[in-house]
Amino acid sequence: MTSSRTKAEWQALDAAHFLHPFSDSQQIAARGTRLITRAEGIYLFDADGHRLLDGMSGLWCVALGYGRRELADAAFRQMNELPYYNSFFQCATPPAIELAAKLAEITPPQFQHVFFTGSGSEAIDTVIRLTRRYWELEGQPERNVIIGRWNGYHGSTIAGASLGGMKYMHTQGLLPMPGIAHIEQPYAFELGQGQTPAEFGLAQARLLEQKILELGPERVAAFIGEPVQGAGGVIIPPETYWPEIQRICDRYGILLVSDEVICGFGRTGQWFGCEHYGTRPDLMSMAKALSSGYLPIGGVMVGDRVANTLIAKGEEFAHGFTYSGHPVCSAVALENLRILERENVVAHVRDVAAPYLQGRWSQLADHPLVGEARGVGLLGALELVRSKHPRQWFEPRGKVGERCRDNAIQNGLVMRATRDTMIIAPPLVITRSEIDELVEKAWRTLDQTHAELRRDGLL
Ligand code: PXG
Repeated sequence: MTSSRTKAEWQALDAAHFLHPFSDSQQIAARGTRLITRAEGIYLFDADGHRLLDGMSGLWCVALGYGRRELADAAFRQMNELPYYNSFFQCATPPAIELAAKLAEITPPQFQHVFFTGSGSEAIDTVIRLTRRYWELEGQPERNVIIGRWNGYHGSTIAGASLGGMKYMHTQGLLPMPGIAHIEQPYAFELGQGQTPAEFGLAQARLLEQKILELGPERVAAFIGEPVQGAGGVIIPPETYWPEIQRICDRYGILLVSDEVICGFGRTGQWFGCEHYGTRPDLMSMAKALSSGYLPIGGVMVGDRVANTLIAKGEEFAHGFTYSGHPVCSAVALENLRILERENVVAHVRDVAAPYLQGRWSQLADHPLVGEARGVGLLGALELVRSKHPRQWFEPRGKVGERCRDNAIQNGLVMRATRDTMIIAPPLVITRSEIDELVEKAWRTLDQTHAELRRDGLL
């Protein structure tokens, strides 16, 4: 397949026919799409045969790394046995049932039920439909506003993009939809100057209480947040933040939703991000590492509070997708979870990989371009700044991040840039020597970017 055309032919066909997510098509046509042709372990290989350390686990999903034969075998076996059947109208398939039971086992105890979807965005749509349905069944249909956060990311469907707080997404196509509100995020580097982390965490959490009072508590259905904001730039809340959010949700009786699409399945060193921060969510959206990204599958864990109401009323919940509980995706997800358990991957993150990565990553703060190096679990971010003291950002924001990302790729490392924040989220199975390689390549990339900026008179 990959050898049947030259790289130039692939790029020409790509430019002619393929509309890419979140990409400027003219830019792709001018530069040629970056073609990845195969992968092994934590490494990608491009069409020129260059080896890249995948510091982003694909798109925050390839927890087990590439080339896991067991996952391919699980798909092959299930495709031969039963490639598709639906879970509508009182039907089910064994892999979907097994996966539901396994998820009930590994998630916090309030979760005994799951609703399957094909992606994280569909999980978010499902969260909205579930929360509103819950309050309808509870006799409070006016409780329909869901509160999210600016710079949160919850996907790209109309509901996901609305609930997310990416303002540039809201500028396209009449977003956000009605019944959504946003509060400011716990982004200390940008917003917390002059406050201790503890003070800042409490202040940002109390914005939720202010918003609830402003809207009227009787109108608020739920609050949703990523334990650590991923796409927004690995925004790590102070330790005081989540306990205060939990207190506020409890006080006003509103549902707490933890969007675990990135943090779920070991990323923070716990199975779920809510366990890292000690919250007790009523709903949890998930996708990505549920199957290590090998096949598309997502879902919502439904806590007893919501499940009991939904089930007790004995009415149909008019929601679902053709691929809810797809048997092949479920079989692969199940095998993925079994490997995570068998190989103690979450404990490896908690006890070995995360402490080692965080120790090494924090050294990057010594680089003259880096205003902050932060991280938790196997997530890391670098804030690129023009000057550390006094703090000055680059203007316009985002250009230096993009340049740094391109340099990283030249240096054999995939990092992602959000504005001028460089991000990593490597596969959970990364070893210490691979972490050394990642950090050395990041350092070399920063040096190269720094030298270029001086050469170009931007520093
Ligand atoms: N919630 C969160 C927290 C996510 O990170 C979604 C929902 C939506 O999932 P789907 O499967 O519909 O994409 C996501 C997705 C980026 C990037 O650039 C992040 C995501 C997707 C694409 C790009 O960091 N996260």
